Amino acid sequence: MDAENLQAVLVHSGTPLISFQDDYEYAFRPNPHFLAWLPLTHHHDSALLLRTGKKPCVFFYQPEDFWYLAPADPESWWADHFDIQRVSQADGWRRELFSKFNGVSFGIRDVAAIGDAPSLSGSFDDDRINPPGLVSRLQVERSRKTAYEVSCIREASRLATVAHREAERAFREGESEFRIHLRYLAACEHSDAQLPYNNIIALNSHGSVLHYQGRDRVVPDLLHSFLIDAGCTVNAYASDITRSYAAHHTTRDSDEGFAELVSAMDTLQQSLAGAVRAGLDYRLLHLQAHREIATVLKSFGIIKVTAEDAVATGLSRVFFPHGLGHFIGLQTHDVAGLIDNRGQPIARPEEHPMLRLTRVLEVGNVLTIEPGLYFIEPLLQQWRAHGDAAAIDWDRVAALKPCGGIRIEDNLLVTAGGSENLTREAFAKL
Ligand SMILES: [Mn+2]
Repeated sequence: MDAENLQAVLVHSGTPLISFQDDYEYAFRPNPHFLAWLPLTHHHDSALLLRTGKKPCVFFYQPEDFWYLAPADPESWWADHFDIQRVSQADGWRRELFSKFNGVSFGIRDVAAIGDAPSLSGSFDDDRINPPGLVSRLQVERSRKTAYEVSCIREASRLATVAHREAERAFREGESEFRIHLRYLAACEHSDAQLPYNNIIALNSHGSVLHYQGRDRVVPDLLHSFLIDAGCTVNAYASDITRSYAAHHTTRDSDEGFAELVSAMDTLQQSLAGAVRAGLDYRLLHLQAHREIATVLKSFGIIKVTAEDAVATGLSRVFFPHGLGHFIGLQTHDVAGLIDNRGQPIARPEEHPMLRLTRVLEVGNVLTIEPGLYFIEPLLQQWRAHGDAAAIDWDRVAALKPCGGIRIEDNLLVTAGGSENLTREAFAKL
């Protein structure tokens, strides 16, 4: 606040969004800058006031309402660290803030606001709402997780592995995508709205659609593969885990070695995860992933050129078109992945516009490692039309296409000694 010439910062939790000309409320997600201080995961229209040298104050919105369940009283484990001021009106914070507050009255230029609530505009000068300098400082701070945050993410990982195991069982029992999704939710006792992001539950070629949301009710006649990208939340902290499975077949040669391809990608993923440590430029790990995936493509006879050529010509991006990973925390794709400690942008490698993390890693960062290998029809067609079509073995591709694709994703904490794989640890303890 000193550096930004501020006496106080108000962090607003957010206001529910209503669908057009209707009274339906979309699922509410609080402002993550608010959640970074308070575990109030569904509290709208509350606000946090921060002043240097003072106990943080929460304007805790508790309406008298018989339509909705009012928020429960603050719980001691967190509330003891705050000065709680209950307000019964949605904009109650405004009166409290700008009338004399605890003997100090604020000038409008002395206070910045963080959030997207409509009530902020009109109460603050425009340049005092989400000022970029303050926001990037807060984002950089959020990239270094505290012990409390790590324990929330660790528990979110544990819970997700329990649900992943149940989803794999449902797949082996021949359930539909929709039923697998329901069994995942039941196993972790999450509602859809509590998930950190919409589950990706993909059978067969649906695995080649990176953010597939179809959830078919019908089971395909022949099962080839299963890709599941799903997480959990604990106090709004996310886990983000992907696993890929080959269906069990009676003949070894069905699906042209897809099971072996999954296992090669698993080995590759663990070797990349093993390289995570403080001081590593994540962009270099992303480029290393391309070289290793190209090597797998070559050794499985999917491409006919060398791994080096496949990376140089962009052919490896036909099969692996997304980034190697991202920060994770209160947001699945967490903040500060593309800026340095002074808030300046760090460029992505040329030709890799999808990468969400370009930083040099620090102790306390939590991030994902998620290499993939897919048979994506539009990208393959584009290459066939505009690239070197002879570089791909199209018969191999046609044989593997019904399996969709592979992604394997773990969540890692950067430690003083290297890194800790929160996901593998949780699976090992099941
Ligand atoms: Mn991810």
